[in-house]
Amino acid sequence: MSCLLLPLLHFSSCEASSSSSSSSSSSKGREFDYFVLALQWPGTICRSTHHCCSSNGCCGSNPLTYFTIHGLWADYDDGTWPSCCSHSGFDINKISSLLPTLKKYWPSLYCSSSSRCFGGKGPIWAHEWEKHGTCSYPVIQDEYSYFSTTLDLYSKYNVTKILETAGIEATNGEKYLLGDIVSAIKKAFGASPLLVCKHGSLQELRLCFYKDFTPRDCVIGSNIVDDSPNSRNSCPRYISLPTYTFPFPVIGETSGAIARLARKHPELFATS
Ligand code: U2P
Repeated sequence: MSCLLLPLLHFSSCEASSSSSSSSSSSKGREFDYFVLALQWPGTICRSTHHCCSSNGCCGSNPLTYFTIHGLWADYDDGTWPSCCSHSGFDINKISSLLPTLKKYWPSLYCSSSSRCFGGKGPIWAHEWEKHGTCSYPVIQDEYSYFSTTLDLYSKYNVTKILETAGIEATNGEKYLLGDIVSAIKKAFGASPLLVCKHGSLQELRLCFYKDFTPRDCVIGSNIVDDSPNSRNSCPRYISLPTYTFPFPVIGETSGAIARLARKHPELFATS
């Protein structure tokens, strides 16, 4: 069903975007082709955190040592994706029973709040539902289903465990062959993931699904290996899965007293 046919269901429009931010008018209004479950590696993101706030998952009392959820995206086969497909605004009350699980496995890893489709800012869940969830129609038809489906997929395909079983664990010293990570996922998941790196560290691992939620390859061919230091998103041949510590190291602080205080009273270190 096309997004243009959905006004009766409060679905008013779809915009198509791509990684190069260009808009594809040809795909405007088309139903999506497949799902992407985007997972993020907190070690890579939280290592760059310079200040904390209560909404930032990087600042919890224990460092995150597992992949967390970024979002479930409805994508087109041509590399673009629809966004903001309806005016069905995020309502936290609809997912109140899921909140403890969402806070643990789908936290924001930043302090800044996320943009909403039709103005204003909100939690990461508002952004993901309004931008991507509303475009998952007709497979996913409401906010609760969007979040529960995503959590189900996340727990069914435990990427952290898959990699650990293959001997690929978070460490600050070691680097792993990109091909070994892809092979481990392929073996357990049954299809090729897409990896996104930042300065040689794994930032995101994306799993792809047909509309019936069976695994499918994310990209035709393979992940593009890019060893150049300026590479923005692609991964080099050898990549790291870094860890991070919280409280973040304070320059000039060696006694550990601040670290102990922050561990005991994290609220004292929240900046917003
Ligand atoms: O990659 C940068 C941002 O583009 C959006 N994206 C990317 C790939 C894709 O297949 N689908 C997609 O939506 C994501 O936007 P966000 O959800 O973060 O706003 C991704 O972060």
